[in-house]
Amino acid sequence: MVTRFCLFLLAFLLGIAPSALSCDFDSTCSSFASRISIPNATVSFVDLVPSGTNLTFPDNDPSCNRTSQVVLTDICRISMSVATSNRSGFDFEAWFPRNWTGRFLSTGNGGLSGCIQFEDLAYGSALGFATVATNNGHDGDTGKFFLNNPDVVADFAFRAVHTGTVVGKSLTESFYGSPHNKSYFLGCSTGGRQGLKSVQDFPEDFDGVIAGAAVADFEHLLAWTGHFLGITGNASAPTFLSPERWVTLVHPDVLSQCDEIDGVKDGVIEDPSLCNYDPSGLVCPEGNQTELCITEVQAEMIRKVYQPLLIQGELAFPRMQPGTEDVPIFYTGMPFIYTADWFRFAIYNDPSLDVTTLSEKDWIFAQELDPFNISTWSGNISAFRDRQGKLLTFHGQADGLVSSKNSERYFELVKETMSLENADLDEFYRLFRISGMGHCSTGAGAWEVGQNLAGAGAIDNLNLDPESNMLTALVRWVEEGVAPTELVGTKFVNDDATQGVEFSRGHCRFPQRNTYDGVGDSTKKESWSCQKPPNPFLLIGLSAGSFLAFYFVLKRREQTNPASKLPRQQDHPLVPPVHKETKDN
Ligand SMILES: *[C@@H]1O[C@H](CO)[C@@H](O)[C@H](O)[C@H]1NC(C)=O
Ligand SMILES: *[C@@H]1O[C@H](CO)[C@@H](O)[C@H](O)[C@H]1NC(C)=O
Ligand SMILES: *[C@@H]1O[C@H](CO)[C@@H](O)[C@H](O)[C@H]1NC(C)=O
Ligand SMILES: *[C@@H]1O[C@H](CO)[C@@H](O)[C@H](O)[C@H]1NC(C)=O
Ligand SMILES: *[C@@H]1O[C@H](CO)[C@@H](O)[C@H](O)[C@H]1NC(C)=O
Ligand SMILES: *[C@@H]1O[C@H](CO)[C@@H](O)[C@H](O)[C@H]1NC(C)=O
Ligand SMILES: *[C@@H]1O[C@H](CO)[C@@H](O)[C@H](O)[C@H]1NC(C)=O
Ligand SMILES: *[C@@H]1O[C@H](CO)[C@@H](O)[C@H](O)[C@H]1NC(C)=O
Ligand SMILES: *[C@@H]1O[C@H](CO)[C@@H](O)[C@H](O)[C@H]1NC(C)=O
Ligand SMILES: *[C@@H]1O[C@H](CO)[C@@H](O)[C@H](O)[C@H]1NC(C)=O
Ligand SMILES: [Ca+2]
Repeated sequence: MVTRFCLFLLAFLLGIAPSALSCDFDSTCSSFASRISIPNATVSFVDLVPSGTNLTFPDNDPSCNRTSQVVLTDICRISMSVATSNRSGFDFEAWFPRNWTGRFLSTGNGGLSGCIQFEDLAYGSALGFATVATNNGHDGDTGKFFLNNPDVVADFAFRAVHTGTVVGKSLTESFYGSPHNKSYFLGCSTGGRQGLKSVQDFPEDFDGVIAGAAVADFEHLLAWTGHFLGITGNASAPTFLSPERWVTLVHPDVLSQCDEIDGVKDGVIEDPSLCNYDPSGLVCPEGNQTELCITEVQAEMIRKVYQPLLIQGELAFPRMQPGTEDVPIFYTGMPFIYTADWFRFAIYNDPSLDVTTLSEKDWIFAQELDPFNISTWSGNISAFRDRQGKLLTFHGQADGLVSSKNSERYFELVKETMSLENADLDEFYRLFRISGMGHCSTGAGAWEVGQNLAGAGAIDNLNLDPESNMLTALVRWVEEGVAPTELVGTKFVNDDATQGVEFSRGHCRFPQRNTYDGVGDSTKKESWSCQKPPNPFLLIGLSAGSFLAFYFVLKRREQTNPASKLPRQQDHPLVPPVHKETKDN
């Protein structure tokens, strides 16, 4: 409305055709505050912010750790709060770029926050999206506001993102004078869960969704993050191993056993699912207990850490993947803060709950309660598919906060629930396994894949190539039908784009596996390719075949040379040849 009004006014004044003009962004922004009419919303301010401005947020909750953000393009910044009930509501920001592409982007949160991710607003607006964010219904990375207030839990579980999206789309239309063309979501961790929640329960909200390292199956995840304390024991338990020793002893031992499964010794385990780590080699010799080795009791503790969580004998959450011990989060001997907050404030409404003794009965209680379906574990996403929605998920294979296996598990759940084959899922849902990426970013691998601002190269020269930027890849998929087959990740020297590229590597979509060609320069992506996983039936067939062949060869030898005995050590007669296939696509 504003835009059209402005356009016609200008056209009238200048006596030229309206089509030759674009509306004056600056005046639209400066007059916009008084024109906002969103139900339940209170506008705080609307500011025109030039590119390059370093915004500061002195009142932002310290736990958010976001005190400033450089704006990367001219924006109109809108800040408001929106009530969701008489005892809940969320803070909301919209960053509307001068150079609008007609696209809308909603961004997510992290942990138990409570924090507007200003870096996501900067990223989205720099790429021409009308970009919005909320604080998810409370301030700070804490669960304390859930106490006796289910409305705050509802905002956190689904309502802040959904309502913020509805509000944001309405603002976009009134600001630019025409509705958005395509809508997108970008989030990781809690943001990943929010993305899946939209796909599952609000399929109309987005045309394209990026959901990274999703904290999906939320209740079981928080049980899993909480159950490690019972395995490690506290700092005075004989089982306990300090986080420092996880880093200096266990992690190198894991790498020594598993780094080279992929054929390249580089500190990156391409597929940790192939790693069956055994800590036995770390156990001290009898009578020589030093800090450089561990006890058998500690070794047994380590083995349990890498087992999945069962509740009442059923798989509740997949195992921690080996290779994640360089950032030990759950082995401190203290309750994990998100589990503690969730059980105190959302599950039991008891701030003085003893969270050092949480156990299976508590996991069961939370699983039954599952407030507002926060578990986010519905496998039927047909409504999203049927509207041509595209879901791009990713998970760092060195994620020590959320097992990367969980994203594979969700893929399998959708496949099973909707009775689809991998090729059918490919049409609307792809999972990329990012080797050497920790939780959402950083790590020893080529983790920069455009998943956020920090993962998009130099700030003054963002890498927007859809081959290596998942956000522009998603746009291309939604708008041009060109699906990403592989994401090329970059590792910069010291993770600093100004220091140049250390190596690059493709990341394959599940269930394909990135495979080294065995001869090329392993720091070049060309030396790797995405291979289909070996067909299990073919494997069984080959195994049976080679076993039979072997058996008959022996039989023959026995017949021709009765003295020959079964060899003690065989050269893996049952391991089939490597099953090589070319990339499909
Ligand atoms: C932005 O301002 C904050 C607070 O004054 C400062 O700490 C930060 O370094 C600034 N960022 C840049 C890129 O100048
Ligand atoms: C806050 O963020 C900065 C970078 O944005 C990071 O270096 C620092 O470790 C963070 N601090 C905390 C307490 O998380
Ligand atoms: C807007 O886009 C034009 C053309 O692509 C570019 O020259 C200009 O620098 C952009 N402006 C901002 C503020 O990003
Ligand atoms: C406004 O808030 C009330 C609760 O305070 C809610 O019932 C109503 O649905 C909200 N309106 C809109 C348009 O969201
Ligand atoms: C808030 O709304 C609920 C109904 O949703 C009502 O029972 C309650 O009395 C209201 N509280 C206040 C303080 O208005
Ligand atoms: C939306 O898409 C239509 C058709 O592709 C295009 O003509 C229009 O310019 C787009 N709108 C914006 C705001 O980019
Ligand atoms: C460690 O756990 C033991 C047994 O669970 C308990 O008795 C002891 O008080 C705990 N120590 C600390 C420092 O929490
Ligand atoms: C005890 O073990 C350490 C390494 O763990 C080794 O360096 C040392 O020689 C051993 N001492 C004896 C007496 O075996
Ligand atoms: C949770 O989802 C189930 C179906 O998946 C639905 O029957 C139920 O009403 C939902 N509960 C809430 C509180 O949204
Ligand atoms: C999935 O949900 C759709 C509605 O969105 C429903 O029509 C369909 O029956 C469901 N399919 C399964 C397998 O539950
Ligand atoms: Ca390796």
